[in-house]
Amino acid sequence: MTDIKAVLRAQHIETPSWAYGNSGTRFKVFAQRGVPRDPYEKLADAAQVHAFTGVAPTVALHIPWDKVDDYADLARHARELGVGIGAINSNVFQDDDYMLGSVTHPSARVRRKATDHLLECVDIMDATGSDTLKLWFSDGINYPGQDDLRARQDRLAEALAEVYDRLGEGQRFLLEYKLFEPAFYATDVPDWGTAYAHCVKLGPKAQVVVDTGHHAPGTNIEFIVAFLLREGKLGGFDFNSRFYADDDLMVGAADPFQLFRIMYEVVRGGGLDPATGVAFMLDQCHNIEPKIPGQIRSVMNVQEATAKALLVDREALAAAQAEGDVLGANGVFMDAYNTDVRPLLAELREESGLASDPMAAYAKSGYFEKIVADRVGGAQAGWGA
Ligand code: LRH
Ligand code: MN
Ligand code: MN
Repeated sequence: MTDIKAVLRAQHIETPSWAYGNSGTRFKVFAQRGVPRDPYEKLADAAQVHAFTGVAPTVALHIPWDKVDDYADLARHARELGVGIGAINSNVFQDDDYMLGSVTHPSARVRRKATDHLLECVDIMDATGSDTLKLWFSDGINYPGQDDLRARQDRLAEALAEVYDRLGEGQRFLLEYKLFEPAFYATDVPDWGTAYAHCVKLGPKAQVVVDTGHHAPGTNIEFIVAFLLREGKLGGFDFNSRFYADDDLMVGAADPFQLFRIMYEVVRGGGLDPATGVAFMLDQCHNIEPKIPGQIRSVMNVQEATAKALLVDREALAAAQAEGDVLGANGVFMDAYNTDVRPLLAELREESGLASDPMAAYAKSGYFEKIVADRVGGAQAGWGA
């Protein structure tokens, strides 16, 4: 019998620095009160999420949104706050040079510039102690015939190989795929199969990251998770919710049942064992809701889905499956999903010396009032910058 509480205590959920800054859509970025003015303050906010949940000890950075002069100093600051630096996210999508692509651009000069940025991100990993580089490419084309689809794959492979070779001991990169946007006709890394094929060719330090918002409607994401985990190629998640496209809403808000199904495949495939290296990261923006509580809620949503997945009676499920008992097997699965795990998680928090209700405890803490008073002119998260 699995010690569910021990597994839940060991699960780490990484929050993104960009969730703490102002964000919006291409129509409007909304300014909220008290938002961080620099990466140091973003880390301070992330540390609050960890302080109240106990399971969010790392923070992902996005470069150059989180550009600072001294990354080792930023990492030191994080440690003092009780958190660490998680994945370094590269950004080769917000420069005029990248209009036709970054590492797949037809011009060798632009490709060099993009690849150099990725290599700089590995330098930042060295300086901060981060072990994970996250690569997402907005590269693609809008019109049939605009560029050569095969040549773009060759250019991508070349850049990935250069970055792969630069990775040090204990470092890896995660390749992220996305169906469409900003390219509309053909994206160079549109799906898990493309990402997987590149990663397999490169070797064990290259893995795929599943951003839950990056699929066509109706895609069976848990199948992708099961497949990648089985192949040792699931590097982690960018969790968020979608109703329509890449909405970046709070994970578990749109479809908690899907999140449960995903987490069940993680449990089934051994992905909660820290040794497998599956990173549970949030990639969200809080455009209209307050940011720190938005992150706390999201962390709790992942925990709840994980707890339910752990509650699936695997023996009973296997027996029903072996007998071809369709309704019985489905019943075992649904029983776990329909269990209210909130009391279990409240108990777990109390046992760890935390408040049982992190949302209420944060609201009562006075932190929000303090940052509203202290911070004037908060920075944008990065979108639309
Ligand atoms: C792209 C994406 C990718 C970026 C992040 C800000 O849509 O999911 O992970 O780095 O958004
Ligand atoms: Mn993402
Ligand atoms: Mn996205």
